[in-house]
Amino acid sequence: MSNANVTLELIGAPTDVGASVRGAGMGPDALRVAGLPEALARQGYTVIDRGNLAGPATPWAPPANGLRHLDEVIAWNRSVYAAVDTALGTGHVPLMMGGDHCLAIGSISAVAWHARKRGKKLRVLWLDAHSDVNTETTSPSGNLHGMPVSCLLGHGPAVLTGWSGERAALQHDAIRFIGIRSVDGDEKEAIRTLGLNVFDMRHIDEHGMRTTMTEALQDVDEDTHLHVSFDLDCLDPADAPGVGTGVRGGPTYREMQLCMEMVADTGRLGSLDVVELNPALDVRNQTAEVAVELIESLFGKSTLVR
Ligand code: 6HN
Ligand code: MN
Ligand code: MN
Ligand code: MN
Repeated sequence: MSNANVTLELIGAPTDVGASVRGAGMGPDALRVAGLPEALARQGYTVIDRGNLAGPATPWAPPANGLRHLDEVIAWNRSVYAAVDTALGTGHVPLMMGGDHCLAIGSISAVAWHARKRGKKLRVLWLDAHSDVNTETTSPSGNLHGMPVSCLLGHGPAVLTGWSGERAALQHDAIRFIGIRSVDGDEKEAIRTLGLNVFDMRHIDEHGMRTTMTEALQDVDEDTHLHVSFDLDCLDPADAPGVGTGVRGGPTYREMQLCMEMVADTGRLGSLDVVELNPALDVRNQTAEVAVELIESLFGKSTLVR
């Protein structure tokens, strides 16, 4: 299928409601300023920018019962779910521009519903410095951007689980984590007991990105819907300083390019989240520009192939 027959639908979700560092709400516009819609159109895709979703302001309240801003997180995720659901229902590829990573709850729940309806296997690549598998009882912060994986596996707060029509949007073996290097004590326990597939930085150090991605993409076939949830703090902060919870020692720009290129080579990418971009902490929009270059590769841009 030529790129022109593929419609990419950009959905802005301008909020930092799941974080405790302010600024991720400016992410969608920073990606536009860095030229994301035009870059994808240059690759021949049909691009629709749906603009930004509306939602409640972030109250900047302390956590209640282990959860910060729960009502607002629910509201934002409902809007994201509806927009991603509409895009997929039209046969478009949704590209959700966060916003913080709590929005993956709505986004991936909608993706899971559609994958199931179409009889597709779902594979999620979680590109992140963090494993985001806390719950209200284990989280050191109460921030919901540290809990989306638990919600999607059916273990988070009840009001944020089951949105895909099944208690768990994802089975434990549907998700692969890449670039992980900051895992809280109880998250380590959860990773072990849930049996999650984590390719942490040590794995990438020892085996390289190429082997890591070959492993992470194993069994992806023509019946697979591949979703990438790209937290920009996955990258080394030297390349991507514009994030709220940066952690030293991530994949370099080149390593991340290879990761994206290998995803593109599968031809199975069906939906994407780009989250945690924080323009308030960025340097001349550099992180947004890096994100655009990586997203170009994810959608098949190559140095040698037209
Ligand atoms: N993110 N593990 C920490 C927490 O507060 O739960 C950090 C989470 C960061 C979440 O970057 O999407
Ligand atoms: Mn994350
Ligand atoms: Mn992260
Ligand atoms: Mn297993």
